[in-house]
Parts: sequence; structure tokens; C-alpha cells
Amino acid sequence: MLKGLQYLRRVAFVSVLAILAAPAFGADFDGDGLADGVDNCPAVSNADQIDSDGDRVGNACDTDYDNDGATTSADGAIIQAAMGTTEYDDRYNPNVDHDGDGQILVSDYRVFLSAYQGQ
Ligand SMILES: [Ca+2]
Ligand SMILES: [Ca+2]
Ligand SMILES: [Ca+2]
Ligand SMILES: [Ca+2]
Repeated sequence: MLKGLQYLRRVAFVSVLAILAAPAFGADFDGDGLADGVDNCPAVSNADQIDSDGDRVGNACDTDYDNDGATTSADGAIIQAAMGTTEYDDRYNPNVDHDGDGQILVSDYRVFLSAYQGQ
């Protein structure tokens, strides 16, 4: 009886190892279940992969709101214009809602700031 249980445990353990080691799955740096190669934010956990402006960079890490290739003060102006809004407001901008909670708050602004100051 105990032997059978140990066997099952071993099989389960080996299966998990096989899944983790399978090259097809690749590395998943942020642990959101999507391999880095297919993850639109490889360094930020965003299992939903929402990309509202369609530039293939997920909202969770896309701070280039005007899509000019860099995070600049122009992008800062875009998120500032939407600060404090919710998805029911006209000024709400889904592109700057990094956590996708339907509100543009300081938490979203921090994502912009860290990208802006980090360059
Ligand atoms: Ca990932
Ligand atoms: Ca995007
Ligand atoms: Ca920009
Ligand atoms: Ca938000």
C-alpha cells in the first residue's frame, strides 16, 4: 500500500520535472505561465497578456503610450491626463492602466515613472 503511494509520488515528481525541463515550454522569468519568448511582458507577471494598443507589448509593461519607440515626458503627459479616471470616464485610457483594474491610479503612474527614470 505504502509502496504504491510512494510510486505515485515519484511519478508525479518526475512528471513535474519533465514539464519544467521541457524545452518547448522555455524559461518563464516572471512565472506567469507564459514562456519568455511568447510573453508580451517577460519581466512582469501578466497572465492576461492584455495589449490594448496592439503593439505586442503588454499593458503591464508598455509605457510608450504614443508608440514613438521611447518612454518620454510626452508619455508622462498622456498618463497624467488620465490620472484619477475609471473605465466609465471619457478621459480613461486603457493603455495607461497597467494593472488593468479599470482605474488610473498612483500604482499605474509608478509603472510609468520607473520606466521613465530607469532610462
Ligand atoms: Ca512569463
Ligand atoms: Ca501595448
Ligand atoms: Ca513614447
Ligand atoms: Ca490601474
